[in-house]
Amino acid sequence: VDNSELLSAARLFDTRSIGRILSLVENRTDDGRTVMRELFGDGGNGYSTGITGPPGSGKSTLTSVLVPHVLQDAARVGIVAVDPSSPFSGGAILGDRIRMTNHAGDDRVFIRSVANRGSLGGISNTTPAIVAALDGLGFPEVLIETVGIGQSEFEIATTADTTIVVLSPGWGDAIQVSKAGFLEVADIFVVNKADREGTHGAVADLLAMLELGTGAGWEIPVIATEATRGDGADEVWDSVKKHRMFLESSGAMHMRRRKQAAAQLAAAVRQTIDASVDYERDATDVVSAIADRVIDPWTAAERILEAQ
Ligand SMILES: Nc1nc2c(ncn2[C@@H]2O[C@H](COP(=O)(O)OP(=O)(O)OP(=O)(O)O)[C@@H](O)[C@H]2O)c(=O)[nH]1
Ligand SMILES: [Mg+2]
Repeated sequence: VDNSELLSAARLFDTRSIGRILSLVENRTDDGRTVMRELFGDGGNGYSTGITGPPGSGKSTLTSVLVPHVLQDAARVGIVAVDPSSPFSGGAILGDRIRMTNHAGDDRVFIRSVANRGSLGGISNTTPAIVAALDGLGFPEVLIETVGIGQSEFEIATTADTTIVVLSPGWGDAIQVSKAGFLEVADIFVVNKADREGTHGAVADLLAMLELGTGAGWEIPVIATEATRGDGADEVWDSVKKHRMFLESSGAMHMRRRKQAAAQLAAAVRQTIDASVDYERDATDVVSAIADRVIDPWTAAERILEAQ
């Protein structure tokens, strides 16, 4: 099967073809680039929502109960689970959750797991490309789940249009939340596991913290959910839609898309450079020279790039 046949089938939402297209994109083959170029031109109409938060807070469970709400507004939804087998928690894998909510055989729902390569705790470098590919294939909505550790919550915020931070009651502490970087990225806060003690306190703490400022025209909501029962999911999805309306009517959407474009450009530059350097061929002598301190890595890098 050649690429254009594969693309045509994927555009008709053939699940296996979509999977194969995404593998091309993920593996950064030449075919992957060709496909990405094609799809990029078709994209820009989809909307993406990031779901991040500390390990085990209920991100996967919430994502799965959001799906039926998303499907009330959109013909399909793509779900990207970044590193679902996080070594940092024993949380359930997203796919299992979705299966439990009877969306397994539903061809309106496409689930893709992305292994977190390279950056520890970061969302995979390929995640923005996967999201862009799903957008280009015609998915009107994409949900991206990623564990918020290290830098990943910042990366998700430059990939997604709306970012939901899912906490659990123990995480209401304002200092903890802002230290972890969640305050900077949250468009919507969710305090999940509302069946547990401390939920009201956590919600109140977050609201008090948010009173102190941030904002820029958007009042960040704090929503209590019990994802295992689906409670509050309607309100969360409603807030996503309100946030989207806010972004679109205030001009902030344009700014966000520019930030995403800048991040995509930076990633593409890095990948293009990586692909253009044949380390085996070009760099063995240079590596020895660096190890022997004959040349520094920055000068060596400049020379290798100039030689391309
Ligand atoms: N009591 C209670 N437990 C919940 C709720 N939502 C999720 N859980 C449980 O919390 C655990 C973790 O849920 P996940 O949805 O896998 O959490 P996660 O944030 O995706 O986890 P990681 O992706 O591993 O970081 C599971 O045992 C869930 O059943 C809730 O509303 N109440
Ligand atoms: Mg999860």
